[in-house]
Amino acid sequence: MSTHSFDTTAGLRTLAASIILITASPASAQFQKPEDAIKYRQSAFSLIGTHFGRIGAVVKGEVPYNKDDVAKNAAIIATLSTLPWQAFGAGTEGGKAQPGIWTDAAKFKTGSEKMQTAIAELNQAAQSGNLENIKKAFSAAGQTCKACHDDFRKK
Ligand code: ASC
Repeated sequence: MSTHSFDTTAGLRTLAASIILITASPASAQFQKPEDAIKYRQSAFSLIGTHFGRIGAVVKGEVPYNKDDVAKNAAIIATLSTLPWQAFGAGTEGGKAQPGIWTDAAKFKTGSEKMQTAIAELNQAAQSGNLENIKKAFSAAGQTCKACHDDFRKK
């Protein structure tokens, strides 16, 4: 291989790497457009609300307690609770998101972590199958939802 052809190959590799970096450069790299990030986080929150509501119906006594059903719903929420946060990257303002999510990012991050911790505890209670513990953990988790909505969601 001549020096010249080696340089050309290396140059093309560098060029290709640069193009990949440029196309992937927005902070919300996982989403093509801000609207995609907004749709993603709203979808995740919508599913969280649906499955949280199913446990809520049991907690409120509207639906009889079935350990397996509550455990399944709690496990789903535990997974879902990790998802929305990656979709609040720079440049994805919009939807019901308040500007504080970006201007007070540390507080938003703390709130998101409290919610994930509370949901993990709800999931533990649900897998254990103690309804009184589920009720307490459900209430605590709901408060972490509300805290962030009060501060960071448009009314
Ligand atoms: C829900 C739901 C919320 C929280 C919150 C708890 O079921 O949709 O946003 O609980 O209302 O206070």
